[in-house]
Amino acid sequence: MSYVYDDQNIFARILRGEIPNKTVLETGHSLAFEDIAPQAPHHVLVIPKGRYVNYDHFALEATEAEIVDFTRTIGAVCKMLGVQPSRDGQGYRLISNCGAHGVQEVPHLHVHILGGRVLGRMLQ
Ligand code: DGP
Repeated sequence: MSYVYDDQNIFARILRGEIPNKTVLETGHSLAFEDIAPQAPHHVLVIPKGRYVNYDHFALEATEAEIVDFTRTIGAVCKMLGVQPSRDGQGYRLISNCGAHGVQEVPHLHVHILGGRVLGRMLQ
């Protein structure tokens, strides 16, 4: 499977600074910013800076440095938000919609971090 990356997707434009965003954390390989249409009290998107269409693409082609940075950035944002499950009553959900069946809208890999309230059950 080879992926074709669309340079005009909205997150590519955010990374180029063409569209403003509310940055939560920026690292060498990743950017975390608030979702424009939050579905929970905390709703942050974490994206790699590299040109990866979705999780499938990233898992197959990202460098180890990118994967470690992305994973650690998600963890760091959860800590910043204060939603770690080690804190009584807290916790969060990570979602990465992938492709048509995943109903992915923006074709640049992103992980949603959702927290701040009890979220409904997704998988039954
Ligand atoms: P998905 O369906 O997983 O591809 O979700 C895309 C998310 O991106 C959705 O929750 C709304 C968010 N989003 C779309 N456009 C923008 C934007 O211009 N700025 C920000 N911050 N978020 C956006």
